[in-house]
Amino acid sequence: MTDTPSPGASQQTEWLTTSGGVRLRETDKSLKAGERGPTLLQDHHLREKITHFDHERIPERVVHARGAGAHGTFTAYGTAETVTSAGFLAEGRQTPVFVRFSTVLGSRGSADTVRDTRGFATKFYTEEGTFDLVGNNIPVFFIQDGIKFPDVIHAGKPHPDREIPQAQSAHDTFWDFVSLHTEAQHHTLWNMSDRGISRSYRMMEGFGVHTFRLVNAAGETSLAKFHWKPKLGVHGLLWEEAQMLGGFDPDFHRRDLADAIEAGAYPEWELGIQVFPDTPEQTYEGIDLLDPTKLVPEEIAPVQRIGRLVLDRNPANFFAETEQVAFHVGNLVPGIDVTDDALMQARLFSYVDTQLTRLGGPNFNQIPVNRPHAPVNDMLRDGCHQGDVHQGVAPYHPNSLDGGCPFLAGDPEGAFLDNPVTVPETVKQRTQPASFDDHFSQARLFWLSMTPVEKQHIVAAYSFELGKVHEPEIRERQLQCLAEIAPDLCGGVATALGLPAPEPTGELADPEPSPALSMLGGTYPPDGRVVGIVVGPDSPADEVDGLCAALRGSKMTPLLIAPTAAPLGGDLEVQRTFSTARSVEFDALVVADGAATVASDPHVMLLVEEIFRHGKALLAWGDGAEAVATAGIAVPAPGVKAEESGSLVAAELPDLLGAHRSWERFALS
Ligand code: HDE
Repeated sequence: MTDTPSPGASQQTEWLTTSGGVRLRETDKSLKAGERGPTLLQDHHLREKITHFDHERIPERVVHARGAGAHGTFTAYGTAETVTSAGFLAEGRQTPVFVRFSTVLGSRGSADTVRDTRGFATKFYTEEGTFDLVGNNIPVFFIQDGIKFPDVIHAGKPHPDREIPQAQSAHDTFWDFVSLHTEAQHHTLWNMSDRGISRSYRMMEGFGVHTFRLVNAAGETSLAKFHWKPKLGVHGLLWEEAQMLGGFDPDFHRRDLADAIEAGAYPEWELGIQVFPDTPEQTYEGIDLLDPTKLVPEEIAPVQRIGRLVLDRNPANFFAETEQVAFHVGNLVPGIDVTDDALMQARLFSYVDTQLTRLGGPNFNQIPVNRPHAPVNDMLRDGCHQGDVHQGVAPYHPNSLDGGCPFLAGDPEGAFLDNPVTVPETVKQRTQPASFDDHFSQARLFWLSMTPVEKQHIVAAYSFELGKVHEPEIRERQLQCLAEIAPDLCGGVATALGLPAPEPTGELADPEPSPALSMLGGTYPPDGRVVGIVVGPDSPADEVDGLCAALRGSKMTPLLIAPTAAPLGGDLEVQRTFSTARSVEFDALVVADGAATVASDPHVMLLVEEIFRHGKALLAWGDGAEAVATAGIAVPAPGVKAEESGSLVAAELPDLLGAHRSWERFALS
């Protein structure tokens, strides 16, 4: 682990100084000719302060502009040693990491909870150099060839005339593109599932998407796909929650990540790999491994766990770290190599190129968050923002003036090897393999692997998105795509749009469903889950305090909600008032004994109703049950309970939160 970064050269003294280090006696009043001005050009402090401010902003990322980051450690199990010589994957090896999560389409200030793919980029500061795994929370991508990337992004970004809508796919150009480029249908279907509206960055899977080539110590190669498996399971918001959060707390995911780390509920993932033989065809069970619109079901290629990631430190400065971190798909270490996936190949160019504009020149690897932890001795020189004072006179190779240094390394010194892959004799051509023409079979696989409630959400998502599309031709073309995926999906959406459901043009594929693609099932720890506790002026402070302590002991975060911010019982801090609380920030709601007097307050009624409608745990004890009854909710119902005491409530909550929601309640509605 790296320590908390020490203040840079600009924070060495307690006195306010100019950037030149001269101490200042005034910073609030500019230098003027007399009390009433005019301001003098001579005021060097005014000019420095304003000039620096004028240049505080840098271009935001062209995609993935909105994000949040954290530091942590990756510990390898050693289980990958048979397939890769990468030193950081050797048993027990600990490697510092920085992870940045993001949305794709929105600007830097856009809301966290929009429907979108999410980035999951990890920088491993390994002893053999930096390795970046720049992945997403969805295992497939919209396009098969990087040359189309500007097109898909232009289509997803706001319309160029009015620059609306912000951070949305629910508009004509997006659906125009994906209905014309049908290879995008599989990824789009994932976006329309609850994977597109994650509950938390901590509750997302991550995927390297492309197939990588691994090389072991004996020089044997295999193909592999990387997966991150979250300890807390994979969970989504409901669409209504996501929309509400866009207004109530646009920073919801950013806050969730930082709060969980601060509370000691450190987010955790296991890194896994699916390994395939490196055959000349580069296929597995008929699936083309170079086609990034295809996944390989875990049921036919299990994900083997190779290490554990724990995020345990928030950045000290958002701009310095999260904004300036620069990932690059070409940051590879010995033992991990790329493949000929045409999407990946374009990325190898793009990531360095984009930093030149974004970070203002070629020396961005000298920015602290980007500095490798392995010793560096390159022959790159000068350029904007050069921070190193290079020694010597011969930055070229070979040389005889600097003692021949730097020297070239071989295998014993751990040099990177461009794996000598055979390139078959061929012709230059702008084409792709015939297998890339199958755009629907895996979308169908995904649909068939969903549970009924997940299917219901997908139909609703398409209905919303296409409902925002104005051109009838685009709606109809997209409905045709849905018909090629699944007639029941197409039928549901067509009904909502008031359009006839088209027939599929060809025979539908018959894939074996992959239960691993569903988000439902399993129970998970309640780490970092937020529990709202409604109290009235008469609620027993001691018992409420005991409940809070018990919840914190199980790594949950209790937040008291009271009519006013006055401490309960005189000294128990209240975090939310009736006017600042809204149900969407809570994973569960408890109504405390003594809350009967506020049971019919409209704020409390709304909290209770929304928590119930969203399938979240709703508990009460003592006369708090009156609030549940006043909202017209019968007790008990799935996930709704009245208990005798606060301690019984504390005992119930981890189990109720384990499945994220009471899914039975949706079946009831
Ligand atoms: Fe990116 N992508 N991308 N991408 N991408 C960027 O790099 C690009 C792709 C991903 O938190 C940019 O530094 C091209 C797939 C993440 O800083 C840019 C293509 C996947 C992040 C870029 C792709 C990703 C980026 C913008 C098609 C999942 C955020 C700023 C050939 C496997 C990294 C930057 C962060 C960022 C280009 C496709 C993931 C412009 C040309 C596929 C997580 O270089």
